[in-house]
Amino acid sequence: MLRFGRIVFLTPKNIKCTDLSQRLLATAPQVATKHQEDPKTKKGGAKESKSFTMNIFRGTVEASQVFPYPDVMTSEQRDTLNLLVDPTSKFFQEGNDPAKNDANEVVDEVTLQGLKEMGAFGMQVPTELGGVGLCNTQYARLVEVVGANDLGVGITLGAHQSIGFKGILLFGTDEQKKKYLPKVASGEHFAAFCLTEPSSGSDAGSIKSRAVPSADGSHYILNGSKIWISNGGLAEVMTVFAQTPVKDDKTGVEKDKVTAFIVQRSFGGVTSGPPEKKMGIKCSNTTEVYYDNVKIPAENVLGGVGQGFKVAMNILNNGRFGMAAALSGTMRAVTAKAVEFATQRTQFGRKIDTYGTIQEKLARMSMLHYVTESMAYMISSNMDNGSTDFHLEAAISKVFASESAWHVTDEAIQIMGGMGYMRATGLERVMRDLRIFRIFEGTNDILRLFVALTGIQFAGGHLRELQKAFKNPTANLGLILEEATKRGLRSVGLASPPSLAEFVHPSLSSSAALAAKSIEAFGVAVENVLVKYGRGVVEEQFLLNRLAAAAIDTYAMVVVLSRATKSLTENIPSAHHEQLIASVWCNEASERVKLNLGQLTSGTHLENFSKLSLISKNMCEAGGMVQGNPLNL
Ligand code: MYA
Repeated sequence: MLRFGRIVFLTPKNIKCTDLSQRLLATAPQVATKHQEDPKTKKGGAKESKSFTMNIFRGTVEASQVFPYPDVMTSEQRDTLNLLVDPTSKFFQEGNDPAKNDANEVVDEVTLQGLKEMGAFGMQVPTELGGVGLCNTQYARLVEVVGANDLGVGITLGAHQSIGFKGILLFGTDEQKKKYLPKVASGEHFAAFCLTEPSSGSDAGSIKSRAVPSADGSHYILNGSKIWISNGGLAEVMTVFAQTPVKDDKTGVEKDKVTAFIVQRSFGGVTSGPPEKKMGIKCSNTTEVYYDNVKIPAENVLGGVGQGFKVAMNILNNGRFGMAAALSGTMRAVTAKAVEFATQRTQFGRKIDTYGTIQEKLARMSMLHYVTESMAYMISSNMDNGSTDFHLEAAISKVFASESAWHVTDEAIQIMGGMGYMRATGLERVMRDLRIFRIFEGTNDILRLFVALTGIQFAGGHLRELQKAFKNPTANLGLILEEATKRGLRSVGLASPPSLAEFVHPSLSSSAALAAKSIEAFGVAVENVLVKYGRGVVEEQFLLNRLAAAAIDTYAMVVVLSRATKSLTENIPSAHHEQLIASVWCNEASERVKLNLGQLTSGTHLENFSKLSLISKNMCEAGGMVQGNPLNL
């Protein structure tokens, strides 16, 4: 069950304070950032964040991570990357056969060997520990190449380094890094991320595997099992999550908390099942893994006893942009096939690319790719810049990329018609491979709720601060007056809405105005939802999904505006094409935002949500369709 237990904020009942506070709480949501006393947390109160997405939940623009479009690589890093891109592409095109890997359900040994020699198993491991030492942006570019060529190989590499040993890179002690990273970087040892269990999928905190410390504290004994572990049958090094008893320092009460461990197969007691038979990414190895009285040295705790849930979340947050990068590559490659076909195929006396139906498909494929790619590199660059406030954007990029790549590939097949359906074209394999991307590394459904609830909690924290300020109005007069003025002016239409005009190229100013309007409307909608439902919003998934959709569209608008602005400013050859994309994207996305936010309060829609809920309930009671067929036979 989705607990999201961290959601604590205003309830309609406790929004009392004064009349003024009620009025303020019922209107637009801007708590001044001037009063910030700590980069992350106001004294005793609401958190601050550099995340653009987090801040739109308050209706405010935090531009530092989105404008200008980041460009973080040094010239040396750019040169290194330049040296790597072509050979990697060449390797995949000449030295790897995705159809063979798919048919044999295993990555060809020649491919694996070649990848090891290229350093592809340790792209982000520091050079002094045997890796290539790439930053996130360099890594994203190479991952894009992998995604364009073979997603099954991508998962073998990704499960290894994007999540398998990422915990050691992020949280490992010097000793752990020195001991484990050289061998995983060379590919001598495969790595795997072992979180999911039979009864614990989306609800990651509910794992049952348990590790008990020995009496002398020198080691832990681990028992349990994991399922659907990528590289599970190959890995020597595993990041394993298990419950451990942890004593509360204050109360002395012992409680189970998740701890992360570095486990080696060679410790003994670690076995794995046969490779699973899957729909796609068949060449990547997926198995169950069993732990039977595995003796883990105490020094193999990763990130601190009882800190495992956060270690897991941070590893996942850290790897998600890689999916957007990989799938940008996939979309670029499948679109090239569709364009090649459309420009050569004649029907009804014309090349089919001259028909509006095909043109709309191709243009939309290009827009979805542009947004995904722009998100991937914006996030990788922010991470390289040292940002720690990127988890909402990383989740959005994973959701957006996996759904866009699915749609783009589906449309590529549609454009190619019967030819697209043939195995020889290679698109059916890509389609099968892609299906899992909407499911793993956090299902898109869970990530949408995660984005909505995390943003709402952030906005709620700020509202609560304001509410608190009213308890001691004399001490907090500055904050209250500032807020009252802003909200008062807003309610009579005199305050200025958030503006993006200063950040964008003049030719994109009308698109920027649409994005700014969406941000303002979004903040108001969040506040209204908060005030109406309070803590109960956690249960309002129909609404949360609409808020998430609006947040994703809003972030996407700003990302494309930023990238297109950079291209226009630098006058690169594709700048005007990018301007077209940004303009259509913002027109359409802002309409979707209006639609989604409108549904939060529309009587018809709210009634529909209740009816949909009832339809589903009836079906579950009936064990499927409630109605028989019209023939009654
Ligand atoms: S691996 C398995 C993937 N599994 C998942 O992703 C599990 C999804 N579930 C969750 O993420 C969580 O359980 C959710 C939270 C989100 C549902 N960042 O009470 P809570 C903090 C930071 O809300 P829950 C796979 O698929 C939160 O603030 N912190 O928790 C293989 C709170 O902290 P505090 C977070 O209700 C794929 C605390 O945790 C986050 O239990 C192979 C509790 O929160 C977060 N995200 O549910 C891929 N979430 O107590 C291969 C929560 O301080 C890679 N918290 O307030 C391919 C790469 C591409 C190719 C590469 C080619 C080279």
